[in-house]
Amino acid sequence: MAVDTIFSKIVRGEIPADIVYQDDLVTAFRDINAQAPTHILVVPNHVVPGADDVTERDEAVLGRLFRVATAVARAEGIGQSGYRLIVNCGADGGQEVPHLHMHVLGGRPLGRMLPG
Ligand code: DGP
Repeated sequence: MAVDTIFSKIVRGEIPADIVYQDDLVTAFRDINAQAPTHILVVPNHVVPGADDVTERDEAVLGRLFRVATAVARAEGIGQSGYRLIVNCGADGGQEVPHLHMHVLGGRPLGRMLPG
C-alpha cells in the first residue's frame, strides 16, 4: 500500500487547506500554524518522507519545489524584503509531518536562524 500523509490528503483535496498553487509535481498551501505573516508550505505531490529519502528520481520535483517556493514568495510580495526557506529533517530537525516540505516564511524580520 502506498504511504499516505496528511499532506497527501491536502494534495488530493480530501481535507481542506488554503492552496495557493498546484501543478503536476508540487502543491503550495498556507501553514495551519503560521509563524510569520507569510508562512506557506510547498510539498511534492507524491510522498517523499523527508530530505534524507531524496533520490535521483526526485530531482525534477525538487527543482520545481524550489522554483515554486520563490515564485510564491514573490506573489506574496516578499521577494524584495526577503524570506527564509526551511526544510526540517527528522527528529532533531524538528520535522513533524513525514512528507517532505519546504517552509516559505517572511513578511517580518525573522532574526537569527536559530535561537540562542
Ligand atoms: P515540520 O515541523 O517542518 O514538519 O512542519 C510541519 C508544519 O505543517 C507545521 O508548521 C504545521 C503544518 N501542518 C500540520 N498539519 C497541517 C494541516 O493539516 N494543514 C496545514 N495547512 N498545515 C499543517
